[in-house]
Amino acid sequence: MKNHFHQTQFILGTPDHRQSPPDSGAEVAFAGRSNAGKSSALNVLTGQRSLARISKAPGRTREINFFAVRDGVRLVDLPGYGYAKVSKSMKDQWQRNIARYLETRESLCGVVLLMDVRHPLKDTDSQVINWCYSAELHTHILLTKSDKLKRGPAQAALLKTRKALQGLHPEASIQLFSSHTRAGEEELQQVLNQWLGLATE
Ligand SMILES: Nc1nc2c(ncn2[C@@H]2O[C@H](COP(=O)(O)OP(=O)(O)O)[C@@H](O)[C@H]2O)c(=O)[nH]1
Ligand SMILES: [Mg+2]
Repeated sequence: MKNHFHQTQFILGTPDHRQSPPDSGAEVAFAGRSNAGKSSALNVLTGQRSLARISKAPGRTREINFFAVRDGVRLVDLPGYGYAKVSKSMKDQWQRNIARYLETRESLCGVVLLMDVRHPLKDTDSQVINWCYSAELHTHILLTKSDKLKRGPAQAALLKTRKALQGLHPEASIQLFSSHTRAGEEELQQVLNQWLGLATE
């Protein structure tokens, strides 16, 4: 399958959704708790090791980062949430900013939500899934770091989380993913190609 994401380039980063690039074309946002594996997944997808800097200090990336896949097609790295050392007012600000972005961004066609396969559906994860459902956004869940579990437990986590998802966002899809083994890479590409209208052959 052709990978459409290898030419991806950084456009800009901003803490304020109002500073986003022009709201035209199509974009897909990646969301998740700090440390869920978002930067690693973006690096695997784009084949570029340092595209989304793998942050050693979780919670440091407070910016919405925009990347151009090609003209008019973008990937968006949303700031990670759930980092314990962040103050309540910072959390509230994060929530307002992200909720506003998800609700108002016309070119946003879908959200990929990443959760560690060993700790799925924490509070804010469910909140984000709710927003996606309300905003009628395509939603795809990656259960990341699947290499950390044996096949049986990984499948069990997939089935259990898929079932719980039914009550939150019945149209959402879900898969296992590992940036280390690249398991699930093609499945993710297929979803993104479809959402973004890229050729799927
Ligand atoms: N075992 C394993 N570790 C991973 C995987 N993806 C990310 N990690 C590790 O998890 C930590 C956080 O990853 P990162 O991509 O920076 O997460 P982010 O905060 O969501 O951007 C890093 O130490 C990564 O090496 C994976 O698929 N398998
Ligand atoms: Mg990161």
